[in-house]
Amino acid sequence: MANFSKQICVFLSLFVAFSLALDHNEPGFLKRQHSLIKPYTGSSASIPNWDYRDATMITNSFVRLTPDHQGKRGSLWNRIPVYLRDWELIMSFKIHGGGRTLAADGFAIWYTKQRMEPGPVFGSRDQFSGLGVFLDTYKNGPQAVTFPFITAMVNNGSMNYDHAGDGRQNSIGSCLASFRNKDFETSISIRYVKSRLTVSLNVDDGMDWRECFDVGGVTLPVGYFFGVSAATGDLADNHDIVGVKLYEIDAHRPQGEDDGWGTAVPSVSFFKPPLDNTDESAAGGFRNTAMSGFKIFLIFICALLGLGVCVVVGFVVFQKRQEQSRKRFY
Ligand code: MAN
Ligand code: CA
Repeated sequence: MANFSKQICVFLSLFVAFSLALDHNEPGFLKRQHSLIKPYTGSSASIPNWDYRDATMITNSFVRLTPDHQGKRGSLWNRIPVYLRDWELIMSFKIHGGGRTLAADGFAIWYTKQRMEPGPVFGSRDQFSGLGVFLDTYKNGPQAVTFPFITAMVNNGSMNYDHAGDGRQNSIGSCLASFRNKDFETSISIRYVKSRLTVSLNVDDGMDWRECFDVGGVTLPVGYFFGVSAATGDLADNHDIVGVKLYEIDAHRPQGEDDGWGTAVPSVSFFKPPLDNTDESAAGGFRNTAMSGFKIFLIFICALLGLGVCVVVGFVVFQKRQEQSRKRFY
């Protein structure tokens, strides 16, 4: 009997450990309608919930925004507006081409009011409303930094992206990263939780995520669209999107909270070098999410299972004891 209960305990601990591990790898609730999950081609070349245009080409295992040819642009846009206050987008991509160091121009990840509008900002329109995160592979400006370079901009629809200065003018955060011509998967995470925007990268084989920048006081309303676009100029690259996963993050907001987020104007409350930006209490390491509803549910199920097992074991032990005492009595 003791053996049996030990086995049950081991099973329960493994179950709990497995659920916790599952939760760690998945930062929140996956939103399939905003995600891009392989395979991409069925009987037709359409992807449910996504539209694409210009040079974009769909294959089974990736979406190519531009080929390694000059003067191309392409984009891919989610069709469904996002009504989540807190989220994390993880995109895996492959940027590669014939140029060993000379390639261009990179790609942009968007969370904007507008969608499917082509233009000069990595293939998409300028004066956008919302967020653009730019993975820039070509140095247009004279600044003394190496490339590729990642920057981000929050726009209320009135500002121009500064292409000649690689977005320096309105950058809310940036970092250097080497992500071209890798033969392993490269990904970026954009996390927006409690008005804090954190961009992290996983571009070194088998290494963990590394933070690119983190800024607080970012206002991005709900109801905007996710998209991704790329462009080539005199120089080119293949810009391939391998997958997109959007997670809803549980930020433990009070129920029924409505603070006018549907009509808010995109803004950043202050501009500061990203590394100094650690003064807000809402800060937190990447993926340090609090316990999600799913985890609580699993723990509840485990507790229930444990209780059931205890009752059964207790009952069996009780019966055996009774039998033995009856035998002794006779
Ligand atoms: C040209 C222009 C630029 C572009 C570079 C690199 O100079 O099209 O806009 O950034 O080529 O492709
Ligand atoms: Ca550039």
